[in-house]
Amino acid sequence: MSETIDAFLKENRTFPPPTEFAKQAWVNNDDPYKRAEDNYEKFWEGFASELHWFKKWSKALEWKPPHAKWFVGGKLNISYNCLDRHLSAHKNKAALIWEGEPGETRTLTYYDLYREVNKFANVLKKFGVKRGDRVSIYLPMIPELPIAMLACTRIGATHSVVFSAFSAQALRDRNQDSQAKVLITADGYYRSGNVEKLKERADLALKESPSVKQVVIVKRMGNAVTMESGRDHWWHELMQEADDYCKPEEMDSEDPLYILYTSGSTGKPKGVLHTTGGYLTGVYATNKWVFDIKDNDTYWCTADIGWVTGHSYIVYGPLANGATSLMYEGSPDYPQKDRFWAIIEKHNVNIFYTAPTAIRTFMKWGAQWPEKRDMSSLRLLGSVGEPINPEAWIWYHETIGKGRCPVVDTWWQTETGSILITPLPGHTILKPGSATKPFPGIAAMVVDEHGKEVPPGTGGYLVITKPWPSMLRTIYGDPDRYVKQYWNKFGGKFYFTGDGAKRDKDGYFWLLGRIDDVINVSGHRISTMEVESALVEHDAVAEAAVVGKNHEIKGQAIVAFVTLGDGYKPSDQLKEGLREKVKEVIGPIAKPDAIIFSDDLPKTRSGKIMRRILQDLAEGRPVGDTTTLRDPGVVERIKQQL
Ligand code: 7RM
Repeated sequence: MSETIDAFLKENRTFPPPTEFAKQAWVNNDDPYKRAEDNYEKFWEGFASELHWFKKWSKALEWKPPHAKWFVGGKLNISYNCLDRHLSAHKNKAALIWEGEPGETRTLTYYDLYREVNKFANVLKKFGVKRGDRVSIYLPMIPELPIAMLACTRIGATHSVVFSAFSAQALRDRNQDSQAKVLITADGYYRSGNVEKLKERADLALKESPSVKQVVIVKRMGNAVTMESGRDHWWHELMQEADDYCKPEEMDSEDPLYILYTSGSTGKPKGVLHTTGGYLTGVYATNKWVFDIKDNDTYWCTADIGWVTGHSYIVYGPLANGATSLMYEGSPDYPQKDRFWAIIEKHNVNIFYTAPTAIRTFMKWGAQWPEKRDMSSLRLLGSVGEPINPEAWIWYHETIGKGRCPVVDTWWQTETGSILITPLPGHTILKPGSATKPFPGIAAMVVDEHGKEVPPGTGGYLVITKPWPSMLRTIYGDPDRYVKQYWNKFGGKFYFTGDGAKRDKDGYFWLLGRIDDVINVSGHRISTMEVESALVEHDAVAEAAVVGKNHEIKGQAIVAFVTLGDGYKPSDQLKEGLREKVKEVIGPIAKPDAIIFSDDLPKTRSGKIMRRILQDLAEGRPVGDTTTLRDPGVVERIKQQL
């Protein structure tokens, strides 16, 4: 028998695009799907042609599985496409609107950003950074972060952005793996009103980062820092002396653009490598069509740039489109729980892109916070990072979008570079909880263990069956791992996403979470996401995480960690109520054996629940690596509840 996943949840509501929205949208019929179906290489060439190339490519795709080259022979520069290209039409248009946590605003027009990037590119050059050299960027959410990234692209250096919330050890490992020549960091940054001393962490990492010869420090906070003479330099001093024009390097389409490390499930982080022409084409196309971005829009993606979502959809996608991208430095609850809604009101935000974990937190905080603010400027909402449970989807649609804004649930990965499964908001009939269909030109399938497509309604492995422009090219310094991790499972034929999914009879994709998170109860393979979604349907539940625990008879038993909404108290009666809820929604097989109440769950900085840690806790094992947690203290607090 081949292994599939049993899929239980049913969700029947549908939402067609509002007529007014559809009328003005980039896409409002299925022509693009047909064109892409006809010839996907030609389809992608259409988007590539909207960009600026110093030299046109000679061939759209060279595919020697599992290695792809896109726009072969083409020459371009990313910073040229994101900046110079817009100066004729948009010189004085806001490229970045930045809001600091204390409330100050900095607006950089396309010309401002162009000038800063040119200057910083010259700073890097002065330090001997050349085409192909790696540069580590360890910066908080301040404008210098996109400036530094774009400056790297201007001279053809490969950047490696390290989340500012990561530890010294994480930075050290990444510096060592990439052999970065230069590190760009800051004295500190704000987080929930507190000062985070970033340079102190950087100094610790630098003790064991021998490849790093020069360090540039942005003065954000003015807190005291130690400066090592000859090595450490202030950003503002270097910029004062830098020339304000730097000729953009003509990069090959397949030259490296950046490395972004993602923590694999175990051990050493993987350096996902993206290249130039294909990546830019992918983020440009998806930012344009999925977010229906228009000249007058103010677009806000709340991700941190240290995550791929920030790379693709705060920096490269919006700037390649000549759009206005908003960037916020701080916490969503500073000084109050309505900060995001206050920002939307203040800046007249039209397009808002955030994560399910944030949406569930907002639900827990209550509708009174968004209701205080005028958010009538919003026209489109987006979600990314995890499956969005229908409850949260409906809340987002009603409470934030007032039923007026389509919700695009976008599925993709660091490795895919850009959005692959998603609605197009002027065309797709939405189903809450489903990321709907592959973007035109993307071919996805749900298969069993043997790579055979499963029938509708059956869960299996999500695979991508054709190459796409923004796909990762390799794991930096470990080409074998690239092949093993993503291609070997199905004999080199398909890209293996590591996610479970099912397709319904209309061909819609429903993501079921990571395959590693599937629980086997008495031979039923149950997706943790579905049990979590059932639990969250209960009025008392704000958030839930489900793991499997070894069980003598059933193989695995279900353990649920549950965070209650404001105003609800833990009790045995409530536990029984929750078990009943799961039985009602999924069936008796999925009833949790144990329910543990907890004020929070272990999450990464990008909001993904780390079920591995909960599983260690449930099994009574020592807890593994917690360095990438947003709040490592949560582990101790959950232990108290056991
Ligand atoms: C963009 C990003 C990738 C993993 C991916 C999934 C999960 C992301 C969705 C989703 C269901 C979504 N990159 N994921 N988006 N699951 N629906 N819309 O998150 O590399 O950090 O993570 O995130 O499991 O494989 S990532």
